Amino acid sequence: MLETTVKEGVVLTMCRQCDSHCGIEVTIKSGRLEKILGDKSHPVSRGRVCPKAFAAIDLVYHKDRITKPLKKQKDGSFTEIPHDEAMGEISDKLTSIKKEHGARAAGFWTGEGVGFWQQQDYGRRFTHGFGSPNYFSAESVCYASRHIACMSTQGFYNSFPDYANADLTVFWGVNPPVSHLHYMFELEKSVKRGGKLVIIDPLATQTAKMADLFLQINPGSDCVLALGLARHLIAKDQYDKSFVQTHTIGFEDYARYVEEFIPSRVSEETGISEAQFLQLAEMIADAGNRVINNFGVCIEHQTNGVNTARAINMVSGLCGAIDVKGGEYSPVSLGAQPIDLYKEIPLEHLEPIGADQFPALYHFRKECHSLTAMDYMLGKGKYPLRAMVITGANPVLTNPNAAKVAQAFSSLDLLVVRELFMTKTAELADYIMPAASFLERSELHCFANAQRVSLSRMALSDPGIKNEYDFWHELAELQGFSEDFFPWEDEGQFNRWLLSGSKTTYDEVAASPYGVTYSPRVYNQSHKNSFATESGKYQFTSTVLEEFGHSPLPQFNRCSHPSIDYEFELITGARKRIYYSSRYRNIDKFKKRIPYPVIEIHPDDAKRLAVENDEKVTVESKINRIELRVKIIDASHIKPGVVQITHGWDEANVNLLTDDSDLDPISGFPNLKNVRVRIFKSIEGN
Ligand SMILES: Nc1nc2c(c(=O)[nH]1)N[C@H]1C(S)=C(S)[C@@H](COP(=O)(O)OP(=O)(O)OC[C@H]3O[C@@H](n4cnc5c(=O)[nH]c(N)nc54)[C@H](O)[C@@H]3O)O[C@H]1N2
Ligand SMILES: Nc1nc2c(c(=O)[nH]1)N[C@H]1C(S)=C(S)[C@@H](COP(=O)(O)OP(=O)(O)OC[C@H]3O[C@@H](n4cnc5c(=O)[nH]c(N)nc54)[C@H](O)[C@@H]3O)O[C@H]1N2
Ligand code: SF4
Ligand SMILES: [Mo]
Repeated sequence: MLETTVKEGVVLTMCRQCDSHCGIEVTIKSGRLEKILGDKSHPVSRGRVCPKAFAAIDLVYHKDRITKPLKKQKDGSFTEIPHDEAMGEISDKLTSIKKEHGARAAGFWTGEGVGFWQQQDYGRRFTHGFGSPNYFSAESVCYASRHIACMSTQGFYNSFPDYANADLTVFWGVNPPVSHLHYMFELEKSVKRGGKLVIIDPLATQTAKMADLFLQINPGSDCVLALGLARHLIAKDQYDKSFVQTHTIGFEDYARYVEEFIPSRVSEETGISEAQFLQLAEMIADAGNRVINNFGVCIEHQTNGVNTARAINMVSGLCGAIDVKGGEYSPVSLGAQPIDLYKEIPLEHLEPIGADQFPALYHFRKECHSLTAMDYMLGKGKYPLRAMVITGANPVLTNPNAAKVAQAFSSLDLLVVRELFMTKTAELADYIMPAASFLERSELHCFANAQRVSLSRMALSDPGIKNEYDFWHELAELQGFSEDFFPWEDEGQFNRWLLSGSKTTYDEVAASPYGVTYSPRVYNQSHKNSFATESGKYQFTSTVLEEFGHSPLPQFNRCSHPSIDYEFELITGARKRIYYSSRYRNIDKFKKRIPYPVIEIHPDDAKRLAVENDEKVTVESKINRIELRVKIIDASHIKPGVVQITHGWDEANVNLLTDDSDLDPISGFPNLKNVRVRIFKSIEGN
């Protein structure tokens, strides 16, 4: 149980359980966190929150919360161990592994659980301070692929374009009321002004129901739709010639390539009628450069993900909707201190894992490839990987080919997991270190896309539970490099340093619960100067991807192939409001709402398989099988032949089915959205 509250009364802070950063009021009474409410005065969220905000109380006081360091015993059980002893033993073991195999035999991994930027980059900083090039994160399955796509095309990444001023927003597989509440706050402004909304999704989601046009696309075929739109806009002379002539390269090759994507082919591949395709093309042409083409993580979870993301971005490129008002504007950077040490200690000569096979991933994100790390742990890499320190991640539930992931982590000489709870990954650890939740930290958050930075305020703390900074700082101290790389006494001092030299100061930011807007929105920066790409222009053909041996064009390659043996197309990981990847399954009130994992299926498919709601089926991919219950959903919600399973369940881990060898050749991202499976009715008693 947490021991200390920071102060009595109301603390205005931010919910940090996803990147929406909704404002919350946390009430502390008689030394206990009593209530969490949406903060109506917050300038962005204005009191709106999702159910996870209230669940933060259940989370921090949960009976199963890990509050003391645990060490695995020979019989596999865990016993409590004093903090200093645990840290000393972990450090000694890291030192002996370094002596025996070199520093690169240790890897460090930060997941989504800790949040973004600062919390993740402590891990990056420590990794290079220690002398290893091997930093891993959730980015090998999230974000890095779209980052590669946008950087190689337009030279900046912005997940949060200028919704408020757009006349048309096209969401390619994004479901913001569920997954990105803060998109809704801005999107509403555009809708109020008469802005239109298009949803492209194989599932008729809550967002699809709000849309002016909903296109129920076949999973994995978005690239064809984007290339078809490009062909149409060019053929009809409905593109922004001035932008294309002045600011781009590669247009001729691209225009030649897209010629083959005629409406009938688009319709055949995507399952969208020619009439609906033409309706979308007209809406885009009408919006001019006030159009947003935003895509979700589903586009990354395809074996043609980078090219699909590029093809989608290029629809905006053709419209001249790049770095303009109402389009994909380029945010002004805060100019904070860089936390990582890639300049000071590059370490590329030590062969970062995956940088040889997926050079674009390392080039653009300095990200090692976590799926390749599994092979290194299992002794099949170029050199041994013998230790891993993980914080805020549960890769056994969230990475493909989960059976192999579990085997890889079990084979290590040292596995340390920083966690709030015992998870499938923590179970494999030698040491489990208790982690501070977001309410027990005080950290900076940059909303780069709104040019705002704020400080979340600590509401409670426990002397035995270390925050992320203190953990990495202490380990650096034990390793003898804290003076060089972690000289700040605590997170507060670190925060002060982080903002030094930026467009604002720590004191200014700390003075307001809502932070500081450090710059107004500035449009057309790259038009006046240059795009931050290799050529200084917007690139319809990518020189950098060509240098890495890929086609310079955003080519279409089919992500999955119809198969008689594996007749269903499985989408995994469509988000649910109350769960976040592998989290919150231990919150009783949520468990009452969605008590167990299900496979969502069309009524005709259920009939053919002779299964009723709640009956068990076995789902089998080429690599493994799981058993779970059926949920028959509305015929209009899903197409026959397509099924959906949300990831993150211990009881039926869908990542046992996903394959770590079915990868996008550019980013190394796994196919998590077009998985071929077969389904049988389970036999009673089996
Ligand atoms: N099949 C399939 N798999 C997927 C996806 C999919 O769509 N389909 N999506 C992928 C995507 S996009 C992502 S980002 C990954 C995410 O995968 P992970 O990075 O593994 O993240 P989470 O499952 O969100 O959380 C991991 C752990 O963080 C812990 N945690 C929570 N708060 C804190 C904290 O404050 N500090 C610390 N130290 N730990 C904390 C939680 O208890 C939880 O066990 O999953 C991926 N996996
Ligand atoms: N409540 C909640 N919020 C979350 C998360 C969570 O787990 N829970 N996870 C967070 C994380 S880690 C991430 S990365 C984001 C993800 O955020 P989103 O990208 O918005 O999330 P998803 O629900 O995975 O995908 C949105 C839609 O993509 C559709 N889709 C699947 N395959 C395809 C396809 O081939 N083409 C098209 N066009 N659509 C397709 C799905 O049917 C789904 O409705 O959400 C974040 N926010
Ligand atoms: S959407 Fe929910 S989980 Fe995300 S920050 Fe807001 S309240 Fe927290
Ligand atoms: Mo993600």
